Amino acid sequence: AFDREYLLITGEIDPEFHQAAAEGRPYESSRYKPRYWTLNGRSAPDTMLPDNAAHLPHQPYGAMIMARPGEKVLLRYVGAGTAHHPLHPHGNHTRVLALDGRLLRNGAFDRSYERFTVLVGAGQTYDQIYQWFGLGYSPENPIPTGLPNLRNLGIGDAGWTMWSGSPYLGLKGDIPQGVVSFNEEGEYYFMLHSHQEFQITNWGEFPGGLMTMIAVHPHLSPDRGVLKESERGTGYGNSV
Ligand SMILES: [Cu+2]
Repeated sequence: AFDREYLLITGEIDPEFHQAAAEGRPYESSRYKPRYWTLNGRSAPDTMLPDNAAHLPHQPYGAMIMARPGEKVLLRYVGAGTAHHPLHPHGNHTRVLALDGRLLRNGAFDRSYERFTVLVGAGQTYDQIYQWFGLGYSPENPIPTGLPNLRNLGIGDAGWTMWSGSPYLGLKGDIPQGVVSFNEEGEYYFMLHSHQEFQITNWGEFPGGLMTMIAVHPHLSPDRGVLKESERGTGYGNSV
Protein backbone atom coordinates (compact mmCIF):
# COMPACT_ATOMS: atom_id res chain seq x y z
CA ALA A 1 0.00 0.00 0.00
CA PHE A 2 1.04 3.59 -0.39
CA ASP A 3 0.06 6.90 1.20
CA ARG A 4 0.10 9.31 -1.75
CA GLU A 5 0.57 9.03 -5.49
CA TYR A 6 1.83 11.42 -8.14
CA LEU A 7 1.71 10.98 -11.90
CA LEU A 8 4.60 12.52 -13.88
CA ILE A 9 4.18 12.49 -17.67
CA THR A 10 7.23 13.52 -19.71
CA GLY A 11 7.14 15.43 -22.98
CA GLU A 12 9.30 17.46 -25.34
CA ILE A 13 8.56 20.47 -27.53
CA ASP A 14 10.40 21.65 -30.64
CA PRO A 15 9.03 25.18 -31.20
CA GLU A 16 10.13 25.03 -34.86
CA PHE A 17 7.76 22.10 -35.38
CA HIS A 18 4.88 24.07 -33.86
CA GLN A 19 5.69 27.21 -35.84
CA ALA A 20 5.88 25.28 -39.11
CA ALA A 21 2.50 23.69 -38.38
CA ALA A 22 0.96 27.06 -37.45
CA GLU A 23 2.21 28.61 -40.68
CA GLY A 24 1.37 25.61 -42.85
CA ARG A 25 5.03 25.11 -43.77
CA PRO A 26 6.65 21.72 -44.27
CA TYR A 27 8.78 20.40 -41.40
CA GLU A 28 11.84 18.21 -41.73
CA SER A 29 11.24 15.68 -38.94
CA SER A 30 14.86 14.45 -39.06
CA ARG A 31 15.78 17.88 -37.71
CA TYR A 32 13.49 17.51 -34.68
CA LYS A 33 15.25 19.29 -31.82
CA PRO A 34 13.29 19.91 -28.61
CA ARG A 35 14.02 23.15 -26.77
CA TYR A 36 11.50 22.63 -23.96
CA TRP A 37 10.91 19.57 -21.78
CA THR A 38 7.77 19.07 -19.73
CA LEU A 39 6.29 17.21 -16.78
CA ASN A 40 2.51 17.01 -17.02
CA GLY A 41 2.68 19.59 -19.82
CA ARG A 42 4.58 22.22 -17.85
CA SER A 43 8.25 23.25 -17.81
CA ALA A 44 9.98 24.17 -14.55
CA PRO A 45 9.42 26.32 -12.60
CA ASP A 46 5.72 26.07 -13.56
CA THR A 47 5.84 22.36 -12.63
CA MET A 48 5.83 23.41 -8.97
CA LEU A 49 2.70 25.58 -9.20
CA PRO A 50 -0.70 24.24 -8.11
CA ASP A 51 -3.10 22.43 -10.41
CA ASN A 52 -5.46 24.73 -12.31
CA ALA A 53 -3.26 27.83 -11.90
CA ALA A 54 -5.31 30.68 -13.38
CA HIS A 55 -2.54 31.96 -15.68
CA LEU A 56 -1.88 28.49 -17.17
CA PRO A 57 -5.31 27.67 -18.66
CA HIS A 58 -3.87 25.14 -21.16
CA GLN A 59 -1.52 23.47 -18.66
CA PRO A 60 -3.86 22.62 -15.78
CA TYR A 61 -1.71 19.95 -14.09
CA GLY A 62 1.11 20.64 -11.67
CA ALA A 63 3.90 18.18 -10.86
CA MET A 64 4.72 19.21 -7.28
CA ILE A 65 5.25 16.22 -4.99
CA MET A 66 4.39 16.60 -1.31
CA ALA A 67 4.63 14.08 1.51
CA ARG A 68 5.40 13.66 5.18
CA PRO A 69 8.46 11.81 6.54
CA GLY A 70 8.17 8.03 6.27
CA GLU A 71 5.15 8.05 3.97
CA LYS A 72 5.15 5.75 0.97
CA VAL A 73 4.86 7.92 -2.12
CA LEU A 74 3.97 6.23 -5.39
CA LEU A 75 5.77 8.04 -8.23
CA ARG A 76 4.45 7.07 -11.62
CA TYR A 77 6.61 8.07 -14.60
CA VAL A 78 5.05 7.93 -18.05
CA GLY A 79 7.27 8.53 -21.08
CA ALA A 80 4.73 10.17 -23.37
CA GLY A 81 7.13 11.94 -25.72
CA THR A 82 9.66 10.67 -28.25
CA ALA A 83 12.84 10.93 -26.14
CA HIS A 84 14.42 9.04 -23.25
CA HIS A 85 14.68 10.74 -19.87
CA PRO A 86 16.96 9.58 -17.04
CA LEU A 87 14.90 10.67 -14.03
CA HIS A 88 15.77 10.67 -10.38
CA PRO A 89 14.64 12.24 -7.14
CA HIS A 90 17.11 13.50 -4.56
CA GLY A 91 16.88 12.48 -0.90
CA ASN A 92 16.57 8.76 -1.46
CA HIS A 93 16.49 5.96 -4.02
CA THR A 94 13.16 4.66 -5.25
CA ARG A 95 11.93 1.07 -5.26
CA VAL A 96 10.74 0.13 -8.75
CA LEU A 97 7.52 -1.87 -8.35
CA ALA A 98 6.15 -2.05 -11.86
CA LEU A 99 7.27 -1.57 -15.46
CA ASP A 100 4.85 -0.77 -18.26
CA GLY A 101 1.92 -1.39 -15.93
CA ARG A 102 3.09 -4.86 -14.86
CA LEU A 103 3.94 -5.58 -11.25
CA LEU A 104 7.46 -6.90 -10.73
CA ARG A 105 6.27 -9.98 -8.94
CA ASN A 106 6.67 -13.62 -9.87
CA GLY A 107 4.08 -15.58 -7.96
CA ALA A 108 4.94 -14.97 -4.33
CA PHE A 109 8.43 -13.69 -5.26
CA ASP A 110 8.94 -9.94 -5.03
CA ARG A 111 11.02 -8.82 -8.04
CA SER A 112 11.01 -5.11 -7.16
CA TYR A 113 14.39 -3.40 -6.93
CA GLU A 114 15.97 -0.13 -5.81
CA ARG A 115 17.35 2.44 -8.22
CA PHE A 116 18.59 6.00 -8.03
CA THR A 117 18.10 6.93 -11.70
CA VAL A 118 15.76 5.14 -14.11
CA LEU A 119 15.83 5.67 -17.86
CA VAL A 120 12.25 6.34 -18.92
CA GLY A 121 12.05 5.46 -22.59
CA ALA A 122 9.43 6.72 -25.02
CA GLY A 123 6.21 4.81 -24.27
CA GLN A 124 7.52 3.26 -21.04
CA THR A 125 6.11 3.57 -17.53
CA TYR A 126 7.80 3.14 -14.18
CA ASP A 127 5.88 2.85 -10.91
CA GLN A 128 8.04 3.37 -7.87
CA ILE A 129 7.85 3.94 -4.14
CA TYR A 130 9.77 6.88 -2.71
CA GLN A 131 10.22 7.32 1.02
CA TRP A 132 12.12 9.90 2.99
CA PHE A 133 12.99 9.18 6.61
CA GLY A 134 15.75 11.62 7.49
CA LEU A 135 18.54 10.68 9.88
CA GLY A 136 16.84 11.49 13.16
CA TYR A 137 18.57 14.80 13.79
CA SER A 138 16.84 17.45 15.91
CA PRO A 139 17.94 20.25 18.23
CA GLU A 140 18.10 17.56 20.96
CA ASN A 141 20.23 15.30 18.70
CA PRO A 142 22.13 17.92 16.73
CA ILE A 143 23.93 17.41 13.43
CA PRO A 144 27.54 16.55 14.44
CA THR A 145 29.15 19.43 12.60
CA GLY A 146 29.59 23.17 13.06
CA LEU A 147 27.13 25.12 10.93
CA PRO A 148 28.84 27.78 8.79
CA ASN A 149 28.27 31.44 9.57
CA LEU A 150 25.30 32.89 7.66
CA ARG A 151 27.66 35.31 5.90
CA ASN A 152 29.55 32.36 4.41
CA LEU A 153 26.45 30.67 2.98
CA GLY A 154 25.44 31.15 -0.67
CA ILE A 155 21.75 31.27 0.23
CA GLY A 156 19.28 33.37 -1.68
CA ASP A 157 21.60 34.92 -4.26
CA ALA A 158 18.48 35.65 -6.33
CA GLY A 159 16.96 37.52 -3.38
CA TRP A 160 14.78 34.62 -2.28
CA THR A 161 15.08 31.06 -1.05
CA MET A 162 12.93 28.08 -0.14
CA TRP A 163 15.29 27.24 2.75
CA SER A 164 13.88 27.53 6.26
CA GLY A 165 17.10 28.78 7.80
CA SER A 166 17.26 25.68 10.01
CA PRO A 167 18.74 22.25 9.24
CA TYR A 168 15.93 20.63 11.24
CA LEU A 169 12.57 19.60 9.82
CA GLY A 170 9.72 21.72 11.14
CA LEU A 171 11.92 24.56 12.42
CA LYS A 172 12.82 27.95 11.03
CA GLY A 173 16.02 29.90 11.58
CA ASP A 174 17.85 33.02 10.48
CA ILE A 175 17.95 33.89 6.78
CA PRO A 176 20.65 36.19 5.34
CA GLN A 177 19.76 39.90 5.48
CA GLY A 178 17.74 41.06 2.48
CA VAL A 179 16.71 37.54 1.42
CA VAL A 180 13.06 36.45 1.46
CA SER A 181 12.32 32.86 2.47
CA PHE A 182 9.16 31.28 1.08
CA ASN A 183 9.55 28.31 3.40
CA GLU A 184 6.23 27.66 5.15
CA GLU A 185 6.88 25.49 8.20
CA GLY A 186 10.44 24.23 8.08
CA GLU A 187 9.78 21.78 5.25
CA TYR A 188 12.57 20.28 3.12
CA TYR A 189 12.79 20.45 -0.68
CA PHE A 190 14.42 17.78 -2.82
CA MET A 191 14.78 18.11 -6.58
CA LEU A 192 13.41 15.50 -8.98
CA HIS A 193 14.79 15.97 -12.48
CA SER A 194 16.18 14.62 -15.73
CA HIS A 195 19.87 13.88 -15.53
CA GLN A 196 20.34 14.92 -19.13
CA GLU A 197 21.18 18.38 -17.94
CA PHE A 198 20.16 20.19 -21.12
CA GLN A 199 16.63 18.91 -20.38
CA ILE A 200 16.50 21.03 -17.21
CA THR A 201 16.62 24.25 -19.22
CA ASN A 202 14.06 26.28 -21.12
CA TRP A 203 15.78 26.80 -24.50
CA GLY A 204 19.13 26.85 -22.74
CA GLU A 205 18.09 28.86 -19.68
CA PHE A 206 18.76 27.00 -16.42
CA PRO A 207 16.82 26.13 -14.28
CA GLY A 208 13.80 24.92 -16.18
CA GLY A 209 12.46 22.02 -18.18
CA LEU A 210 12.06 18.52 -16.83
CA MET A 211 12.37 19.28 -13.16
CA THR A 212 10.17 19.56 -10.11
CA MET A 213 10.51 19.34 -6.34
CA ILE A 214 9.58 16.92 -3.59
CA ALA A 215 8.52 18.82 -0.46
CA VAL A 216 8.74 16.90 2.81
CA HIS A 217 6.37 18.63 5.22
CA PRO A 218 5.94 18.03 8.95
CA HIS A 219 2.19 18.53 8.42
CA LEU A 220 0.18 17.91 5.28
CA SER A 221 -3.45 17.59 4.28
CA PRO A 222 -4.47 13.91 4.04
CA ASP A 223 -6.06 14.71 0.65
CA ARG A 224 -2.85 15.80 -1.08
CA GLY A 225 -1.77 13.21 -3.67
CA VAL A 226 -4.71 10.95 -2.85
CA LEU A 227 -7.15 10.07 -5.60
CA LYS A 228 -10.83 9.92 -4.86
CA GLU A 229 -12.45 6.58 -5.59
CA SER A 230 -14.25 8.18 -8.58
CA GLU A 231 -10.86 9.25 -10.06
CA ARG A 232 -9.29 5.83 -9.79
CA GLY A 233 -9.00 3.49 -12.76
CA THR A 234 -9.30 -0.27 -12.77
CA GLY A 235 -5.53 -0.92 -12.55
CA TYR A 236 -3.82 -2.51 -9.59
CA GLY A 237 -4.89 0.50 -7.52
CA ASN A 238 -3.72 0.52 -3.94
CA SER A 239 -2.78 -3.18 -3.91
CA VAL A 240 0.95 -2.61 -4.59
CU1 LIG B 1 20.01 15.04 -9.42
